[in-house]
Amino acid sequence: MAALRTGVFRLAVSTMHCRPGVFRKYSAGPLYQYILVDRKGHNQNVGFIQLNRTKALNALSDGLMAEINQALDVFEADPQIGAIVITGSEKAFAAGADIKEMQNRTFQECYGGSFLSHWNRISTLKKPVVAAVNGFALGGGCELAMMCDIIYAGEKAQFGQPEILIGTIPGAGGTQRLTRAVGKSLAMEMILTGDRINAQEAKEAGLVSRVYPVDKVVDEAITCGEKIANNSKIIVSMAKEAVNGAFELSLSEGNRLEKRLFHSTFATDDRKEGMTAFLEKRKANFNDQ
Ligand code: CO8
Repeated sequence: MAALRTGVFRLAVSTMHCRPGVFRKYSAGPLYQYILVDRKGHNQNVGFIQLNRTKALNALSDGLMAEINQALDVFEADPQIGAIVITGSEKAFAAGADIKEMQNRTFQECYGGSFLSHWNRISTLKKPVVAAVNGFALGGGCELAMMCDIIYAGEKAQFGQPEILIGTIPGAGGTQRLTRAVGKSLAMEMILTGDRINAQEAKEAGLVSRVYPVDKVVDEAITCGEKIANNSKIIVSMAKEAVNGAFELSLSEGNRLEKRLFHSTFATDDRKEGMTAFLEKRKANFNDQ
């Protein structure tokens, strides 16, 4: 089991080297230069993405974000995959948008080209995503983690929105998602000073749900992904949609959405199977229909 879950080594030996710096996970699979992609879990039903620009602390370049989107699209379309884990290295989940890439951009280029508009694919997925965060999750890195559905942190993780220190502000949801997660006072403090919070503070503030030792956080995220993936995929998507409604809608609208989705579960085989299995005292055998 440990071997199945030890991402880096297994990826390193199973990845085909195509040309310098370019890796192909499967012989017919897509090419990835900046990320490592795998399937994890006993049933291989957890998609796994590891940011792999370690020397630049996984700074989020356009190329890296395009590859994340590509891998997410593949997992979203794969009926076997029920959840996705995204992680970085022990030193950095991601230290933010690539400052070298941004340095000389003009307003006209940013506005005219809708700079960063394609960077939120992760927040539009139907399948749940668990972020396993070690090290720095700063700027766009913190925003990327917050686009995920669940955040697990390693004990040495640090979260921050330091854009103010380089003369800009968060641009991928940081002012909105951080404020919803930790409340106005702490979000303001972090965004206006650029100060970071550690894993324990992030847990206390509700930004992350669990903190684990550095070398355990990825395995724990995969275990969480497996638990989710072993449930009915269609029902999981409905539950995710309902929870996300809490961030978009008024209480009465959110409750209405929840009720509609709850009613909709009665149109599925899996709702019937789940309740029948309970009454027959056996494990449910979901078929995602
Ligand atoms: N962009 C580009 N390169 C980076 C970045 C970055 N964000 N962060 C680190 N690097 C590079 C460094 O330039 C350095 O490269 P080199 O070796 O070639 O000089 C290498 O990574 C190692 O970095 P350090 O030597 O600085 O490592 P330290 O351990 O001393 O410091 C820190 C680590 C504290 C993380 C430090 O690197 C740092 O402060 N980084 C910048 C953090 C930051 O300001 N992030 C916010 C960027 S702006 C942003 O994210 C806007 C969000 C827009 C939306 C994004 C959508 C997802």
